[in-house]
Amino acid sequence: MTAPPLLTALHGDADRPDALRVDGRACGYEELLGAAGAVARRASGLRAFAVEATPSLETVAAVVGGLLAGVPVVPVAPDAGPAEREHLLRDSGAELLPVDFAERADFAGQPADGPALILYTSGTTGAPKGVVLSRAAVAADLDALAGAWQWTAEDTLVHGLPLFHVHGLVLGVLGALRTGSALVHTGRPTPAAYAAAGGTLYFGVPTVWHRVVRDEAAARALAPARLLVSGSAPLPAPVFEGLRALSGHEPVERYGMTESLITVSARADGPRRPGAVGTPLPGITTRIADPVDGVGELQLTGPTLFDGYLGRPAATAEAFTGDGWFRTGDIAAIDPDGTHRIVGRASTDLIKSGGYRIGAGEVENALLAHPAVREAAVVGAPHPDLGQQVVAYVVADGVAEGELTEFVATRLSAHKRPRAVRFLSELPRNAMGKPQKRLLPPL
Ligand code: MCA
Ligand code: AMP
Repeated sequence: MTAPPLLTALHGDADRPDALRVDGRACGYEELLGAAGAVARRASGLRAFAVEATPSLETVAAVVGGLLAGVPVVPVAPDAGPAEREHLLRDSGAELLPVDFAERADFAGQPADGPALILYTSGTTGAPKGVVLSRAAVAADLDALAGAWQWTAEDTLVHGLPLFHVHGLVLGVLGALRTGSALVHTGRPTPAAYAAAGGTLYFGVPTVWHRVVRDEAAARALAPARLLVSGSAPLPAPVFEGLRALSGHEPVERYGMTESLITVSARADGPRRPGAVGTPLPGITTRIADPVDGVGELQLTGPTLFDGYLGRPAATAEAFTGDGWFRTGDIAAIDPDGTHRIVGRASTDLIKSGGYRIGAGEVENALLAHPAVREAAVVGAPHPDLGQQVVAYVVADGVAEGELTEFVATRLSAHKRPRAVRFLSELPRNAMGKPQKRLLPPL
């Protein structure tokens, strides 16, 4: 069974000795295939395997190795606390596979389709769920994005995003290996590193672009680039304007979710407007459910959708309407010219901080595991750099703020720590005794 490979460029005839540079280390396609082949041999026959998703060539080799072997890969945030890590491994049945980039082996595999990745992401309540993404969905999304952004082997893609989410891993690594563009991963997404990289195509979350705009020299250094792309959270209009003024580029904004991949985007050859995320990618159909004045939940269908939440048929069923549309949970409007605008989220229990999706329930549960905490309510408060910051309201006996944030960090990834903790004598509740987050006092 031979299928067209997902990573078209990587499996092409031409090597590119300088194709990838990740956190300062470079490698070519042949080297990468050798290292991935060694991973694939060890992974063959496993149900799934996990990788410590540091920004490194090892992570890239692990993910490519999983694709060669047809074994889904579970990337784990390197700073995930023990509780979060144990949940991912137990829930996915994956074992952690250490990778030695110096090991090399040939491996001729490549199943036609099937799951490529299992990415863990937070819901409003409970522990993160595993989103199963097929090779077909990934291929469809990358091809649609390559068309939308005129993304080719002539490009050098630059970003420094984490390799355990869609943005950094699917778009930022697999996208380069499918289109054949060179990749520079900067380790961390700092303005100075972006300015020094000399790329043509740049990816960032709004926090990254906000920091770039505040570093005027870095923003000006991006002028020779071809396209700046923003996504994972709303790009504030002043950041859009700042990029235009300093770099001469109007950033292309695109919208997506772990479950749907990227579904709506502005085009390289089309208009870009602050506050708007463009039009649906080819193959994607969208609708606004139960609109009031044109505004309602964005729902969609198309070939980029996930296969389901791993082992959670009820949660998967709930994510779709009776007539088979995916419920994004985002509130949107569609202008007469088809331009989509994301205006909010249906639930306040999903927080977006620095582009990371954080479930209020997961942080509340982590806080409640501390013996001194009796009640906890977590919300996202507006933040000029992060979009939202995680804020915890707790009812607790004799515990300091620092101890609580450290305690959360021992259980969950660092970005899920509350940035501020406010102590209350009781949480506001309605007559039924249900906590009312709307009635929490301002910070
Ligand atoms: C952070 N720090 C804290 C706390 N939080 N200290 C105390 N209490 C806290 N609660 C520390 C950090 O450890 C760090 O320390 C320092 O403060 C600075 O943190 P900060 O500037 O906020 O964060 P950062 O570490 O610089 O990260 C900002 C970031 C990051 C680089 C923008 O948030 C990021 O990588 N975001 C990308 C998320 C992403 O890829 N999302 C895509 C999801 P020290 O300096 O000592 O380390 S996929 C998706 O959404 C869909 C599909 C889509 O559309 O793309
Ligand atoms: P995640 O599953 O981490 O990929 O987060 C998906 C969520 O990020 C979506 O449901 C949106 O709320 C948000 N999001 C992604 N891109 C954008 C964007 N361009 N504008 C506004 N929100 C966005």
